[in-house]
Amino acid sequence: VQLENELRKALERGEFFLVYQPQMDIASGRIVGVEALIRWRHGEKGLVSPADFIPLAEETGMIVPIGEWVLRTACRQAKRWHGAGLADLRMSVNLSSRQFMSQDLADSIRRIIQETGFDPGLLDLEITESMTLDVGRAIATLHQLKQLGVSISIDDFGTGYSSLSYLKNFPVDRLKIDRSFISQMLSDTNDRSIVSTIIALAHNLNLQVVAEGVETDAQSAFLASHGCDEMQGYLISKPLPEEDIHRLVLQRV
Ligand code: G
Ligand code: G
Ligand code: MN
Ligand code: NA
Repeated sequence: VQLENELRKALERGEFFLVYQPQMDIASGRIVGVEALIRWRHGEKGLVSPADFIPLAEETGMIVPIGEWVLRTACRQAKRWHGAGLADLRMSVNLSSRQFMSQDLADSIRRIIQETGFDPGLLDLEITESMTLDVGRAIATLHQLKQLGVSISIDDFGTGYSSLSYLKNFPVDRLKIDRSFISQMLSDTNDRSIVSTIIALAHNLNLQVVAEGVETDAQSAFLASHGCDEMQGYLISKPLPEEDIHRLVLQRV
């Protein structure tokens, strides 16, 4: 109860904020999207990592209002960027499992799209494989979301447990290769095979593929030579505050 109160107060006091990590189209070198990542500036503890509070928010159910705040803030920001010349910038938002299971999710996203006037075609929702264990439920939810016009990415792809056969039944648009495969890819032949196979799999299923955690030019070159569509990682940029995104995107156009 104490944690729940702390999270609720943090939301009321405006202690949460978003940073945005750019995603680059590998062929053109353009920044085509950003991933919104939440941060908590705690009154006494300073900056608290989402890895420390998202699981608690998930347990207490506070992830639902916090997740709504993230979606609304991200859509508002993206709409502002669109008005300021970054016309096609895609906004990716992480969903937590409890949010994904909540009955109200599609309605809540529909309201946020209406309120903010953001183009749903540029809103991307990131889910993980572990959220899709209840296959029937997941497919129904994904269809509801797709009807809103948003796109769906599978985050941390390759680390979950879902059977590959589910992929063909899920209305998803994009796979994000988990950064644990990217980090050792050039020294570990297994990782290299996994990465090139995920890229080929995605393309055979008509999905886009994004590599996460790209840190070196050599990794980027390997991904380019295998036709990976997009990459995200410290090589391009760490997650940035909103005011730095505008400049970075215009530099890279
Ligand atoms: O940004 P960072 O790498 O510290 O994020 C740590 C973890 O927290 C990542 O797994 C990321 O997906 C998750 N995370 C960051 N922001 C959000 C958010 O807004 N909602 C949810 N559900 N998870 C988030
Ligand atoms: O689970 P998710 O992919 O949403 O997590 C994003 C997290 O990955 C963020 O906390 C972000 O800070 C971190 N991250 C982003 N790029 C890199 C990178 O190039 N290397 C490493 N080690 N972490 C990264
Ligand atoms: Mn993510
Ligand atoms: Na990830």
